[in-house]
Amino acid sequence: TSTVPPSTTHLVQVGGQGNLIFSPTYISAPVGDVIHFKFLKLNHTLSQSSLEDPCTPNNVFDTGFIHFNPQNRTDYALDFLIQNSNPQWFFCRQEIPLSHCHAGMVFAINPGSNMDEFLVNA
Ligand SMILES: [Cu+2]
Repeated sequence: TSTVPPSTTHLVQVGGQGNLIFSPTYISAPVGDVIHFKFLKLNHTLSQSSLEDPCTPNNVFDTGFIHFNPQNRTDYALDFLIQNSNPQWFFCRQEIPLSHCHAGMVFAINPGSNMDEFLVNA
């Protein structure tokens, strides 16, 4: 018989405290693990893109602006299941009053050795 290792839940903070970042900026984890995104102040998205073009949505996964959180509540969250082992690239597509993506608000799952390149491209 084989045993399946227990899945792990990883916490990522989205924004908050005036920070235009995902914290941490990437997670390396196996299929079956879950990433628990906490959407903090003010109004951010989790939008999938690509390594080559971090700030353009690829229309595969996008929360849209459903987590508007002006009061910085701690219960605006999303659980994202890692369903494959490929690198997955994300950004926040808020553009008001400035591009959060260009400010560095990007995130990756299993970036391998390409995280630096992703950040440069953003
Ligand atoms: Cu944002």
